[in-house]
Amino acid sequence: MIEFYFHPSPNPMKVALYLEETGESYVSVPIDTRTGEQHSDAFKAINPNAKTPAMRDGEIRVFDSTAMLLYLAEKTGKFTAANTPAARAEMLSWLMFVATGIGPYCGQAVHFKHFAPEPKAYAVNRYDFEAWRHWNLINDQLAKHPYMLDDAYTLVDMAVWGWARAIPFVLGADAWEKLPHVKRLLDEINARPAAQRAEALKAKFTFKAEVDDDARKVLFPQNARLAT
Ligand SMILES: N[C@@H](CCC(=O)N[C@@H](CS)C(=O)NCC(=O)O)C(=O)O
Repeated sequence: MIEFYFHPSPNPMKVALYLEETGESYVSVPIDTRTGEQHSDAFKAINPNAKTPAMRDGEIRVFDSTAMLLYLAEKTGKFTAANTPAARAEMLSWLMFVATGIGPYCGQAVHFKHFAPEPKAYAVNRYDFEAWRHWNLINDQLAKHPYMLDDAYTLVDMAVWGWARAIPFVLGADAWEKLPHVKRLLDEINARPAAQRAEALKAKFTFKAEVDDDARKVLFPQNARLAT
């Protein structure tokens, strides 16, 4: 049985949705990143990067949400591209675009808008600009196709969904006016029973809600260097 280590934040939620869509048997194990559980030796034996999500599948460990999606897609054969070079190239391209563009730029936009101390105008401008630029490319793709890979709902849509849920927090409350095609996909996926089961995982556990000084210490360990 798969052990799925998660926090109800964007990268883990992509994988939660995939597990729910495919009906794989799994147990969810909460990792409360605001209390520092990601830094325990036990968790770092599964993910040395000390971030969620990660999983164990018997003797196999997998970490990083995109690696987990690809691992599960190879295992189940579900919600993946057709096995042709062209279809796989398109899938890998968009999947890596989400992994290396949407995720990091949105993460940094959130950090600088909501958590960093002043002065931060330069960093906010850079990451907000890049987050918008990436989401506009997803919006353009979804303007031309019902799903990221044309007419099939796949793991790429699930990767997009993980971060699309957070768009108002990342880009601002009025962002949906400019990203109608992303909103259309988000609403469609949110209506799926698998997405509702994935969202319900959060309520099974108690996660720390506040980002107080203790949470900042474990989430932003780099700040310790500024104090010395
Ligand atoms: N590239 C990694 C990024 C993982 C990541 O940043 N996870 C966040 C949640 S979305 C986390 O665990 N943050 C806690 C921390 O940075 O300490 C992936 O896609 O899995």
